[in-house]
Amino acid sequence: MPDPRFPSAFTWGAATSAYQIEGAVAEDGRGASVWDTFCATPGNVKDGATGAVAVDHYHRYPEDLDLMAGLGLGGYRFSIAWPRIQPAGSGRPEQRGLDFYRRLVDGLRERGIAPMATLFHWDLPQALQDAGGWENRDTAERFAEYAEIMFDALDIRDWLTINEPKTVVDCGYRWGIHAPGVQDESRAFVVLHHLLLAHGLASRVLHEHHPGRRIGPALNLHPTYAAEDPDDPEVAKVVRHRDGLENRVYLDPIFKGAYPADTLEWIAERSPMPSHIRDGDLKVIGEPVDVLGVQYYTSHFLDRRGERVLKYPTAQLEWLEIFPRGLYDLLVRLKDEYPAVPLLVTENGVPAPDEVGEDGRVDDQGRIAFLRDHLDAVGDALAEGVPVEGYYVWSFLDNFEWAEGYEPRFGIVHVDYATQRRTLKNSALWYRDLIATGRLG
Ligand code: PNW
Repeated sequence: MPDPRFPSAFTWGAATSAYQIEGAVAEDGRGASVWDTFCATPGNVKDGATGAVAVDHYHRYPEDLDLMAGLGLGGYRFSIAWPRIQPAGSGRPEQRGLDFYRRLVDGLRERGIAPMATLFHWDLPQALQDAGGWENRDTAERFAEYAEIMFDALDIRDWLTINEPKTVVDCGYRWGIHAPGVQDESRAFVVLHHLLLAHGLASRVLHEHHPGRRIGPALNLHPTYAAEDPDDPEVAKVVRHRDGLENRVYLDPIFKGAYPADTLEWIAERSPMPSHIRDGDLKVIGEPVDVLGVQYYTSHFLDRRGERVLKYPTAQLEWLEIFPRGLYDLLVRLKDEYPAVPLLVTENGVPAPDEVGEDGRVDDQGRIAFLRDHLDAVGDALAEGVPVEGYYVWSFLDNFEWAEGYEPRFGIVHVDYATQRRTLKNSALWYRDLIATGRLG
């Protein structure tokens, strides 16, 4: 019997992003992105790795589509490389770039896989960065123009605007570990506002021109907890503050049309961001959301000083403390505290240093346990009435893991980077069985 918690229409999917898999960075008129630039500076990315070749998906997509079909995937989430469409960040679209994504979407359709497109997964055209990037309000307007091009070019029902604005703000602008490598809080929060504005403007365009389609943001959310005594008022304050910075500062403007007052006050002490909020901006940002992409990897347990305390085992990447219950808590919270919109878990997964064994198999038991436990949490949330419509494993393929290079492998499909040979890991075989039987196993 299939697991009764999951509806029969539930979408079993997998996700990727353009710069992490495509390669072919100088082909078919593609312009440079901030990630090409960031990778070119020694010290930014482990082992000097870049996405120049990645897993060559730009050329190998037919094989990849066949692998997806073989697993029985119901949905595939990919991202569009803005610099393939507008090499200089604005103006007439590059036909060859549009054609690539048209072929991809056609290939998905032919195989009965529902496409979902992310418009921005961090690869900003370098030309726009040269003009100030997300610190420049114009970039949000340019994004809406680019979005309109894509809405017209591709016949896709479900769209995501910005992938993980928090990661751009924190990794890209507060900590400087992602492109564009800025370490400046005063600038970071200006970027936050413009990313949300871009999300709202693009959503508006879709609603005006394509009623019946759906759009929303893809937010990485981190449940925050007290590591020790949750009744200690000091720790409760710290946890609440962190929740503001990691979750509410993104959710509240989008769903409630207002920045959370406590977080905005904290930001105002560090950044001129509030002076960048113009009349009407929050109305744009508060444009109704049709579907929310929820990306969950980890939760944060904090002590009284706000330091992170690791209470559970971590994965290969230290930041990924494994806590499936956090996903359940998060989904239930979204239902209780925010308007009832359909939810999609658009990323969830775990890295491991997987290798192909002598028997030709990749025995990634840890990943199977991780996915099973997190899907169990989704099942429990469904049983509580949370409207989760689907789940997309991060990631379909091993790929370029940003500043970490190629070592952490997130895929359910192994890629031998020397030969580009694909091998289904045991987790992929497990997922295939789950999709076929509806049982978590
Ligand atoms: C996401 N954190 O990034 C991205 O959307 C993917 O492109 C990436 O490959 C994947 O997760 C794995 O890292 C994250 O610090 C970056 O919790 C940082 C965090 C979470 C997700």
